[in-house]
Amino acid sequence: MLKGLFGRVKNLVRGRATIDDDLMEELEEALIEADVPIRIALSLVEETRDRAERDHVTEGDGLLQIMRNIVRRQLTPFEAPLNHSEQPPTVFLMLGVNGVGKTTTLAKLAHRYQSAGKNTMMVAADTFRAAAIEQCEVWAGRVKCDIVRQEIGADPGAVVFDALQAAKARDTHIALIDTAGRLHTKQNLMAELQKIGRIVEREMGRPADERLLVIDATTGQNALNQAREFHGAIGLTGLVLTKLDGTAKGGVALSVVEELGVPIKLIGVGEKMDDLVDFSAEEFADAMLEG
Ligand SMILES: Nc1nc2c(ncn2[C@@H]2O[C@H](COP(=O)(O)OP(=O)(O)OP(=O)(O)O)[C@@H](O)[C@H]2O)c(=O)[nH]1
Ligand SMILES: [Mg+2]
Repeated sequence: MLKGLFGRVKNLVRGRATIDDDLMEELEEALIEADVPIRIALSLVEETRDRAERDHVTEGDGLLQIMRNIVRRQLTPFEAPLNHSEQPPTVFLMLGVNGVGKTTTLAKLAHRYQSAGKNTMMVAADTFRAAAIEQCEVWAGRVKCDIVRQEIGADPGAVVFDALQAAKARDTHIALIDTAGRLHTKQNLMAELQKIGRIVEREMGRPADERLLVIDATTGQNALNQAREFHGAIGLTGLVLTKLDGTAKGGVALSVVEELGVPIKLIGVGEKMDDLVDFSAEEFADAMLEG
């Protein structure tokens, strides 16, 4: 599903009969172009070269294999399943700046859980835009899950409070809370998200089980700044990388996990309900470095 990712890296190396300085330099550039941060690209290439020498690997395909194993080893610690609470409802908060794919990912998750026979509730707590509430309505209709919403401009905290009350009364298994990606200011947004977090904690007696930051894989190193801010304000439990279809990038995954130490839980590979997969270090490394 992730085929095409890092296309240039693969094309560059595959079939090359000799490994020389030029190739290593080109490889480094290709990694940087795929949004792997310079420092990580450098160390990746260096480690690959050392290994290749040690193992007497002299052609491109072998080199790819080595690099693939290194990337896989680096990402494996950041592979983790989604949290579920033994005391329902399990509560997920979808977080992220505007346009990254929060609502779409939420809908995909609703589809996944609803199809698995779990009572799923979408909580339209992005009350900033009327379209955001409608978008939730449309998805809830398609997925055939429950939805709690109020009017545009309603207090998101009140929406969440009502939703969790309802969820407890209705035997909801999973409550998925959509949040705004933009308010009048960033400080406002963070304060609002923190407030939502406190309401979940008060109602459930524990923080939201998943506080997922959704990151658009095509936005490059900007994603790192976003991740720092949200992590500082909320304390993230996981990352979702979206739009990995149709991009030759994705290297930002390496920098965000390294910096935050937060696992990648899900990967978005399209706009449809089924286009969501659990993150796998092996598959990611394969997509990055295999044909
Ligand atoms: N190709 C592709 N498009 C995606 C993916 N996830 C989301 N999108 C698209 O990205 C656009 C924005 O998605 P939304 O889910 O509305 O993003 P959001 O974060 O909720 O945006 P705001 O509510 O405005 O903050 C939509 O056109 C989605 O169809 C993905 O994995 N791949
Ligand atoms: Mg949205």
